[in-house]
Amino acid sequence: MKIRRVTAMSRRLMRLGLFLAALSIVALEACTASYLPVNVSASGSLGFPPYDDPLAALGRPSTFVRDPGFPPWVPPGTIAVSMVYAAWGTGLSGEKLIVTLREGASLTAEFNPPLMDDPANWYGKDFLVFGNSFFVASGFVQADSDMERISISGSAMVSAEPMTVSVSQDGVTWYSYSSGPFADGFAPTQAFAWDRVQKRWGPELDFTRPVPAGLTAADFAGLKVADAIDLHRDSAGGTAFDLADLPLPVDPLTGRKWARFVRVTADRRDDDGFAVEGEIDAFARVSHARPEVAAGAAKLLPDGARVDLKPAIVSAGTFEAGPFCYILSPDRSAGLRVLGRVAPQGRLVSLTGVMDTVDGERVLRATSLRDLGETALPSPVALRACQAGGGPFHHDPSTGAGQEGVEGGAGLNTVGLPARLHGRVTVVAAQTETFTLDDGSGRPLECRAPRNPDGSGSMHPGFSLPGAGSFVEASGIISVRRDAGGALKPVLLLRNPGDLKLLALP
Ligand SMILES: [Ca+2]
Ligand SMILES: [Ca+2]
Repeated sequence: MKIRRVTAMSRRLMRLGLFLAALSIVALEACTASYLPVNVSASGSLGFPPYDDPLAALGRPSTFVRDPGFPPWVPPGTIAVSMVYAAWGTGLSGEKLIVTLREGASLTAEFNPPLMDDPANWYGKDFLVFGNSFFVASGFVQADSDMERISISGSAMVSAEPMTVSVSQDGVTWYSYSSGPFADGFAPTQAFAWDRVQKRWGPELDFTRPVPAGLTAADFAGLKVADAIDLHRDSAGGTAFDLADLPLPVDPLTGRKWARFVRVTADRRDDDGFAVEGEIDAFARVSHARPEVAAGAAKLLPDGARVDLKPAIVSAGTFEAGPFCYILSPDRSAGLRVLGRVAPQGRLVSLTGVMDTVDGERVLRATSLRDLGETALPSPVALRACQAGGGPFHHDPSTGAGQEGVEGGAGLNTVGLPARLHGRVTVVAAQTETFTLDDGSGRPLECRAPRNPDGSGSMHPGFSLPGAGSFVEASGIISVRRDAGGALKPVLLLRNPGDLKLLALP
């Protein structure tokens, strides 16, 4: 760890440390152990405490730093590890997060089963090494910093401390990535997605998925951190390595190159001839790439499952129906609520995220969004009120998979779909900004007024609730709400004043 790094630390001590507000964290799949090394050992000279323990590199990459602050002037704080705030010091329980390799020192991780050159792995990469590199940012990062307001420097300078990575099958014969990539460089660790709606950290990102192939530090120049996280496409960063790049012997059974050991060595010198000393946070096996799935297939997955969605159309745009948006599969087969990101109606978007269930409705907690341009939003399907919600869709209450049906619902599950209904307004409730539509199908449907697109959550200023007895056409998104007794009820969420057409007065 060089002097400039220490200076960066002391600057941090002067920053106001503020406690994190409620965090929305979705745990990675429980079974992460097989992606981590079974053992890490060191040789040579390590850093001063707390950078002196090779076992700090044994677990998953760091997520939070317990920032000691500068009492009594600056209170201690908890700051998430990001591409502009690298791991240092200790974690929430005082645990050591990273280890420093001094000149000539090396750190060796053992994987069991061994790493394989598996073409099914993400971007063909096979393992990742996490250091504590970071992008120089436009401002000091505090616990409550808005990642839409912090920018990466225009030069996209990474505080890299490059160290050579080698692999071995037997711990005796080693093969080196002598011309790179190097450990403790690009890509910096990014522990969490950014929730742009709540303006706080969102789901954890995937530390077994490298950043997309071909992405370089220059691609991050001048970006807002929130936009830079989108480039990661659900990846928690790290430097990615491909076993195919080395002349390793192949496994006779599979015909694939493989390695049991990964070694990082502080054996390089910087431009001024000084020995480079760097940090290691973690090692990880790369997981298999996931095919993109449509919204309906995503709903079949349990809560906590990571998803790459096929391009879908935004059917309820920015704050129109609430602090979220809805997307629709282009074939209109399924719709899904998206949390953490919003986009205007009619945009074609490519999302990654984590499936979850909120108040009985399946949602995608977005980890990245790519806008693919304007597209035509299909007109809402005409439904009868008794079809709003519908029966269960492959629902498994123990895992959250599928979609729960509404109380007394039967047939096709329509939760998340845009719909259009005709009927008479029976009850108007100004307090809840809802009205009830009865189309004679036997199941009157609650309809909620559109929201103010400014995100304040209030009713759209251009909308008036219809009078009781009037005959209307109402369009919107079929959602659900849990009533006081625990029953799941359908509700139509209107998106704008045009979603209500008065057909006949009382
Ligand atoms: Ca490979
Ligand atoms: Ca470092």
